[in-house]
Amino acid sequence: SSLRVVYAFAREMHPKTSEVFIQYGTAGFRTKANLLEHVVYRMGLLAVIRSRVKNGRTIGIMITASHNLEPDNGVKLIDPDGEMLEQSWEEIATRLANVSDNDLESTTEQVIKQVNADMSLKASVFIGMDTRYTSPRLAAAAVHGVIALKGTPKEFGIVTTPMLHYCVKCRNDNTYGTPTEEGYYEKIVGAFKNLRQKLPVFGEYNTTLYIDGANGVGGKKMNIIKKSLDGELDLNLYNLGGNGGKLNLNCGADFVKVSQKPPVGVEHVPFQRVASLDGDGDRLVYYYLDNDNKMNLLDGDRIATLLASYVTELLKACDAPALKLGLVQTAYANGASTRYITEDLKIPVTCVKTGVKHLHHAALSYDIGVYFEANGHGTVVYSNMAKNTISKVAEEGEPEQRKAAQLLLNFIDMTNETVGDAISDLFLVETVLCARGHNVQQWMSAYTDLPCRQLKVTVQDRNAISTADAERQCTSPEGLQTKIDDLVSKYKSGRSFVRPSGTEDVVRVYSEADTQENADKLAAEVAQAVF
Ligand code: NG1
Ligand code: ZN
Repeated sequence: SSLRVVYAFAREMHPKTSEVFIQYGTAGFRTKANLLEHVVYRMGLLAVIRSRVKNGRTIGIMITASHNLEPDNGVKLIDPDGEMLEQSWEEIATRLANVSDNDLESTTEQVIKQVNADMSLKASVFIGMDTRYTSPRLAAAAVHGVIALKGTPKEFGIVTTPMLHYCVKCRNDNTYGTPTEEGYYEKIVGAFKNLRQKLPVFGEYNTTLYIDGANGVGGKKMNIIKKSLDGELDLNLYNLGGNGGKLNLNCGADFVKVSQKPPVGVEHVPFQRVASLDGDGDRLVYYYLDNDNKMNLLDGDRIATLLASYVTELLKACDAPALKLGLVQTAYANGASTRYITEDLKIPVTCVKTGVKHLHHAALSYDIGVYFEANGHGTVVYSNMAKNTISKVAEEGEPEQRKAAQLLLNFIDMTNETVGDAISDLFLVETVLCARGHNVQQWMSAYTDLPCRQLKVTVQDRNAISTADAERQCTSPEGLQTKIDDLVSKYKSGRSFVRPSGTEDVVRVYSEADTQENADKLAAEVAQAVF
């Protein structure tokens, strides 16, 4: 067949050089960058097939390993509505990534048959990448894959992961916005400026914001945004990738959250709020140092509660009682946050398995769903019913209701509903703090986190561990859960669970207890039990 030429080309240009099995996990394929070229080429092929199955709608390919260190890279596919690749295709992606060069042709044809793709249709694929030095080469491999099956690639160069999700969504649904980086700024930053006109700065809120850019793409984009701001925010940017700063090394949202330490490369002033982004700009946490230089972290749970409580307030002011708002978390959510949401905010909570696709999916079952992983990945999704109801109030309600509904409409516009987005989330947070006239300590005062600890353990086979009940219970190996229960029972406010990572070859251990010392001890004991 004519495809034969294609596969000969692939063998030469992007040969499979490794026998290591690779799996499409919670964040697509992720491993050492030098093992990925053939995988990305093949994802170019798969994206074309997927686009045709979706009647020629655009599919995205993002080259990134997010918060991982520089030597790693990764690739993930984005579905037409800007969502993560449909789960049933993960197995197909894995199969295609692992076949030998010799079997690539027959496997591709098998896949085309299996998914019933009409290969005569047009196909469109958007390709973006993060700032890693290995990314351009991988993006080129993706382009080759797309062209090989006669699809049309469009390269976006260096963009945040959420920007590419946004562009894919807009390309397939032009009511959402313009599918370009500029279109993204217009929508999100535009909505923020609009809100600032309606909500003048007051009280303890201060427009100075420090940003840790993780030496990645997010900081670079904030630098572009900074130039278009007009006093709405005064940004001090750090870790923008210059001065020998290494991507995600001792900085960025994941470092801050997991190590519970402030990043290097940021000038610290007591009580100054700092927003820390991750390497591809989809995660956000805040923190500040106090007078004793102690770090106070405001993580994804904290952002979720802030956004959910504010939207709830606006909904009340709109007098739209039919709209149900709910929150989605994972087992990593701090127990104190869950308690605060349920008992104080009286907002329903769902707990799901780790991985944004699970959170996103669960959030869609509410009229307005707020979802966040504790690590700072999350967003808000609004149903069409919610949007229509709010729009109607904005036009026809009583003056006070109209005002609240108009604020809410701007808030919706500022949200990147396709996926967690550090930049969009940052503007959401700044809006709520400004609306309430709150400084970072007032934000922090809502509830007190339980001390917690995250550890990773390297084991022979991480898949020997299986879990149930949103990963809070361990079903194998036999006896492990009983051991964990025993250890936990010795600690006041103790909680702990283990699960195999979907992005690294490790088992993650999480623990909480009444003191940091106890949380650390419990984590160490559970890690010992796993090992
Ligand atoms: P794994 O490696 O499966 O724990 C990590 C994060 C996830 C998610 C993915 C994708 C934790 C504990 N886990 O997954 O929440 O963000 O990376 O980046 O933070
Ligand atoms: Zn990320």
